[in-house]
Amino acid sequence: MPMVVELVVAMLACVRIGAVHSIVFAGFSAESLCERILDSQCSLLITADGFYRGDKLINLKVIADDALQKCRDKSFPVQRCIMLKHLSKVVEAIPLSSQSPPAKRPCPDLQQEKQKDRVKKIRPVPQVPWNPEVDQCWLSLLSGVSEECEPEWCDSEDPLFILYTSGSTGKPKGVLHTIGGYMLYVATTFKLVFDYHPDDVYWCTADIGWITGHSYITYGPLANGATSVLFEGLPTYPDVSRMWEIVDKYQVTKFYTAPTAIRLLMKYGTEPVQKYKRDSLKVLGTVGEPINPEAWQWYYSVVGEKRCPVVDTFWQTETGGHVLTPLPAATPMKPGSATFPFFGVVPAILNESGEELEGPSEGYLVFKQPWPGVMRTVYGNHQRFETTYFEQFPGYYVTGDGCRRDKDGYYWITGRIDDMLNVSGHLLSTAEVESALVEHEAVVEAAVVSRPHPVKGESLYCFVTLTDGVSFSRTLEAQLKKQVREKIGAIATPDFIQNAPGLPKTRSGKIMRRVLRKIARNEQDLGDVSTLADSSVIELLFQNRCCGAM
Ligand code: 7RM
Repeated sequence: MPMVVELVVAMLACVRIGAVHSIVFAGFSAESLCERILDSQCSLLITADGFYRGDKLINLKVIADDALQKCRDKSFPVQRCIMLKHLSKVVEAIPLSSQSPPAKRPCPDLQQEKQKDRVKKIRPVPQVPWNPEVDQCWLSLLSGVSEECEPEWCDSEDPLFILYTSGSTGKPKGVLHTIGGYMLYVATTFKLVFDYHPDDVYWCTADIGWITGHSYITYGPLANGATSVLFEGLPTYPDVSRMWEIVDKYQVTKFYTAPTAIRLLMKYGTEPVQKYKRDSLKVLGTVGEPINPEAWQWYYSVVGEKRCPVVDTFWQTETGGHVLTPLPAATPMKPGSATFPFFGVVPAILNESGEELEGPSEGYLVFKQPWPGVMRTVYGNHQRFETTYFEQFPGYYVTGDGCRRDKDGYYWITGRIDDMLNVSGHLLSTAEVESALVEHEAVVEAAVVSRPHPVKGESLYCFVTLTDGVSFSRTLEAQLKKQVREKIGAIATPDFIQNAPGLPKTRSGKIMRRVLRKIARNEQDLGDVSTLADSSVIELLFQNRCCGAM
């Protein structure tokens, strides 16, 4: 669903009746949605007709139908789909054309609404395919329903929700959170990390499709009775002042966003920010990826005018809520550091052999004991939960992030050290993108690595080895990008695709991604390449590099 209040209503309605929700970000493809429906064995899908991303119409219902058809093809028919008419409420409804197949009729009350509500037509409305056997309208379901609904009484360890996150093997993991611990943890971190007071107006710009939206738009703020801004839109639409305009309009006091958004807005200078007063702001938060000191300084000095503490909150889908974070005005800040652990969280830094490092050091960030908000299992695959997080270093929870501790004990996240990529604060697995690429008949092998990007943090650089006889072309490049977008979603669209007649491999056949990362960044010093089976591929790969600014 788009970022509409009904999304929060739907989440809370599930909780009320003891149902488990699994939200899928509206930017995902039908394929990704289908995969998640199958894995969670979901019984009901809730969606909307569509939404606008800037000027671009996203036909959610079409994507949802496509996903449900894919599920049917895999013998998993989902019986019900509830559709919220979102766009047709604000713009004139267009009747379905007579060419539509007879089985598909418009949402029953769409026509009526058209008569009632002839609003000025601003943008075209999606034509929604309609299958009366499965589809139901959100609004028609609401009419005639009692306003009372006894809550289902649950155990504190009963599941609250499943949220899928990329896994390094390629298949997304259904991270499962339970009711008691998660609620306690997000309510407490929200209150202390944002120094919440009842007169605050809080705004988190994340999408509810990600964990930040779950914990710090829905559950944390609402458990505190907080007043929030719920924003459906883009930080740059209709112009790059949009965020600050909204801050002034609603007198936002606590503001929470991602480094990628800060870097994006930074490009346009201070003028679009200074057009607005922003004097209501008290605390600025950041999350999603390491924040570079320049972006931190800009956020602190330009946006907050050095009045507002910046809380750089490190956490994961798996941790439920903040685990390393400053407390505003109490913790002395260092730009780029998530500072110290939250109460009850005990971090450690390990070396390759799993030994705990003391004092200033750098290595694997792990946690030594659980806290209330930690995930309980990977849905349907407890073994995978154990292997992913507890096998490499027995007795520790492994975050997958590298980390440095300085002489003052501050923690600095250095980024992922597994096969994961962080594009605009969203985690993607290289394996997932690679398998989408090799599904194309022209590709026999693919290797995906990260390359630094000025706004997105990281971008996807893909090496593809083509089937014999196929030559590399712009058309093929475009097809491959489209293929990844359709298989995974727009966030996974590759930035670069390079023809790789051969890939650097070890004698045992493992692709040397370390070498590919250097080629993608045009770094000539490759380090130790003695294990390379055929070193002649390297020169060729350097010659064929895709250029473009980093
Ligand atoms: C909340 C969220 C988790 C990964 C995590 C890190 C990176 C998140 C920070 C950060 C440095 C931060 N959940 N990450 N916050 N890195 N500083 N403040 O993003 O599951 O989608 O991603 O994001 O690599 O492991 S997530």
